[in-house]
Amino acid sequence: ALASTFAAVDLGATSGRVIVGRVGRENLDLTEAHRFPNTPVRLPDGLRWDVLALFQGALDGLREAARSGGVASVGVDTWAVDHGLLDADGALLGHPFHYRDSRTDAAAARVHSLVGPEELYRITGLQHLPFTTVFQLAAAEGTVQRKAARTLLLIPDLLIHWLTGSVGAEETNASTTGLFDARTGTWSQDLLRRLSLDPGLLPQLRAPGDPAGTLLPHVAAYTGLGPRTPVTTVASHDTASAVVAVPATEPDFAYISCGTWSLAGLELDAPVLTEESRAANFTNERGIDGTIRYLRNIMGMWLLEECRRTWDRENLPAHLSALLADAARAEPFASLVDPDAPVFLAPGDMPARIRDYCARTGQRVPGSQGAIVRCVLESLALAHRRALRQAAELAGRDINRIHLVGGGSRNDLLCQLTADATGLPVVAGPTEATALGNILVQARATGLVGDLADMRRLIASTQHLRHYTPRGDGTAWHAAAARLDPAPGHR
Ligand code: LFR
Repeated sequence: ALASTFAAVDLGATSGRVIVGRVGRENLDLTEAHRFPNTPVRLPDGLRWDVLALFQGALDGLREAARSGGVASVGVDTWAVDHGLLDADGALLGHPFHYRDSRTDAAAARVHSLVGPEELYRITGLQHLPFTTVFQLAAAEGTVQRKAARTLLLIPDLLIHWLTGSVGAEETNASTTGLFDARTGTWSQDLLRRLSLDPGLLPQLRAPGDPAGTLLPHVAAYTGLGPRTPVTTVASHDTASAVVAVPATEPDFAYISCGTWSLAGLELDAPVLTEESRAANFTNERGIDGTIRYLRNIMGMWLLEECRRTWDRENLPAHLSALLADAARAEPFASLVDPDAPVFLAPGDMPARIRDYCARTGQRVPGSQGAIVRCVLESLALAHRRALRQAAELAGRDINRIHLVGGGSRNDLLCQLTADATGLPVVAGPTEATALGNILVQARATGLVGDLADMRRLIASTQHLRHYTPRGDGTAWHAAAARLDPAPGHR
């Protein structure tokens, strides 16, 4: 075929979408078939994902997608780390926990008492995040559900299980669990043993491009997709799919996958597992084709989105474009926060937490909404600067340009501030990087596109990109960076 149609199920922290992609040798068009909210639910024992609503949203979206004609295959990606546990009959044990649930706070210490943080890093290469799967499992230890659990499925693998009946663990997402060996690219049997985890809990690994079964008859009937429609394994960690779709055509690029999180870093051939890297909290997640996503999680648009949710609840204006216009006029560098401060992780009143942070650190407390948004965006730009400088240093690499992809690439002010703060040109777009990466990996599995470089060339030649040149000589940013992190040389 000269062109084919693929469906991407792409679930994000606040909404899910089904996107239809039409791929040809020289063209690549996306249409959104369906969008539905992802609303976590707080139960007495913690914050949960409504995974049944998400699955139903995916089914409804696939039904819409089926109307656009023959869908050659389906791929699924979501955020990482979170998972469902199945019992011996294959039934889901409770609703999966949300990674922003605070019950894991004490669990890390228990894991560290069995395998120290230094050694854990040498094996898994993961930055310390309190919610990593291994800590979630430790937090659930002793519960009836944990005892009954026979199979752990990460969220995309759980949805695929319900679509096809097949069981597997996609490797880019498996690499975020803290149970995966960064060097060998397999589950770490050594860790499993030392943490007394049953190796049978973890399904066989699948790589992006591998077949993941065909739709179950009732799924095919409901959606109207053909009964033999295959589900193709994609880079099911949304960040891995987004990095596939970075439109880089030359080496020495950095990327920032900017959505709820900002994931800022480099694509490497091999993990960096040094003690310096651990101290700087860099992660070595697995990308497509054995690449390493060497990056750091930065709190990202979450800060802004959570401010907007708070203002909306308080009946204050919360329209993004108006807030960004106010922020553009607000005084530069009036107040700065470290976006990665743990106090910002949980849902709740974000403007209050930002004001508290500024008060506690002896800065001007931002009064207006515009001042708060300015503070958030400058702080994110500074965090981007810090992460990329450190990544380059720790990996011994140069950076000539930054590709900023994902929903955040629509934010003109953030793109410009990132260019200014880093002193590097920023290429913004595509906004739909994750869905594009999902679709291209499916297209590659059918032989329609070639290797990673080919996929990226196709993105670069078909998607709308914007270019930002750094303004000024960087002096003000250097001073701002020093204000936030007094340790010299670190930003
Ligand atoms: C981004 C993301 C990050 C991961 C976080 C939690 O959507 O997948 O890469 O660290 O969500 O799973």
